[in-house]
Amino acid sequence: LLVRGRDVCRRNGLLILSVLSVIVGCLLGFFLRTRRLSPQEISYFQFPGELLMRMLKMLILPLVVSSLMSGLASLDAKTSSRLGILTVAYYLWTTFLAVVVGIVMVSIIHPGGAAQKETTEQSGKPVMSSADALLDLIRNMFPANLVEATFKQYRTKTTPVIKSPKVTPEEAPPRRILIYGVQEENGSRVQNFALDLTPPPEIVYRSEPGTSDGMNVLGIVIFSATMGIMLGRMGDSGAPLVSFCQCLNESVMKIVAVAVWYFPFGIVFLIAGKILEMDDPKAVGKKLGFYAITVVCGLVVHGLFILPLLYFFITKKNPIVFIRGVLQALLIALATSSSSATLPITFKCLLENNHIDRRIARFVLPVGATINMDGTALYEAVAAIFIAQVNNYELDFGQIITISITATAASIGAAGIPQAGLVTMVIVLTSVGLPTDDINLIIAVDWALDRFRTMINVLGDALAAGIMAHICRKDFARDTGTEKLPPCET
Ligand code: DAS
Repeated sequence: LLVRGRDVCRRNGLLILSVLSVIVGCLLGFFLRTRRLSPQEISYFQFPGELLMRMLKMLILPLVVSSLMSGLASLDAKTSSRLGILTVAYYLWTTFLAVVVGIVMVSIIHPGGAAQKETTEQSGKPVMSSADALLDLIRNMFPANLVEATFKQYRTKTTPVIKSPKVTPEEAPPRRILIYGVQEENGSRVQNFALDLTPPPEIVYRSEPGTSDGMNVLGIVIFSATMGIMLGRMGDSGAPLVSFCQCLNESVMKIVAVAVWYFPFGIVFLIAGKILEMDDPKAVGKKLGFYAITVVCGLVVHGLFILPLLYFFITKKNPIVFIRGVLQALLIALATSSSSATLPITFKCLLENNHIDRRIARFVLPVGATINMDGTALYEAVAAIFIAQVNNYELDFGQIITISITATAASIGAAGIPQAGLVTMVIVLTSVGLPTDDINLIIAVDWALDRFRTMINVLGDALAAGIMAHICRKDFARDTGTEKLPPCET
């Protein structure tokens, strides 16, 4: 028994440590809430968790660029276009499926009834007609200037959605939120392309959910995928750059292999620090209890039944074994609530535990972490209909269809950073004329639900890689091991 126990611990040591760190983090957080720590003490306590987030964020950019460029360059044109089309089609289909699950769940449980506003008259004056919102969505998929739309920062009039411990909402300047759709700026209609939550430089929102470091992964993915495809077509003349990307990719994965041993320690402080900051659970009460239950039920149905069944029917393999292999990544997603930050661990799990071809993982994962967010799409559809129920606002069939489409598109536009889904929800509410201020109704539970929907986002990306590896196995059987370039010296 001792020998077996030692083998199990050796093989699953990191996973066992991570599970324990989530449990310890929760217990420690709720215990310290009773000690009434000062904001300064809370910020010191959160420091190890902040380091974990920074370690992961530091790896995103080199990992996404190197994996997409080397991954796509090492595929021949036919394989890369086939893999690209199948992957994006699968992502769109499963995201829309998640939205349907969410709509069915929120219609059956009807959580808005428990939180109905006193005022009974129809509220929610249409801010913008559904047709306008849909046309803006499509229009914004093709910005006149991709570089400007991706990297330029717009200032919006949106009031701070989430308080920063450092600055009261009255003092805080408007957050800069880029979403799919149209922002009114000084009377002109400013179109933007992607999502970014960078706070104004003069104010640093410490441990502000959704704060990205001015990096827009969606823009980076588009740039790197395009470069990878172009390099693949250049053949040997692109070899030096592709070889550089391969070595960079290998190096990043070696850094991950070392950094992961810090993660259990960081997870304890990340989770406990978040629990210390959260609103009083009693304040959430029945009003949002049914709403949270609806979201979790939807995520469980989609993430633990529909996606694994899809995987089983396509690959005829046991989905439980596959999910077991990515459990470490799901725990990091739970702790960080960022699918982009979890990306290095998702890579590690797929390559080492599930033995997915690295050329598949290098394409499917970065694209998935950016545009495939089943959990977010489901969440935005549920939240929009919940807000309609709270406002006693009857949605007609056309508006339900609009919510399905805008929730799918908004989840594609959401970046893989904490609480990104809360922000892109503005486009869903706007499209059916619901009051966007009602987002404040669900903030109290969003930080927790974000972790669960991020887990489903990561699970969806991982299962997609397993499915694509199965579908394209013949293409890769021809080229197995013959990546166009000599493997870099590691
Ligand atoms: N936290 C986002 C992610 O990283 C999901 C969301 O905000 O909905 O996937």
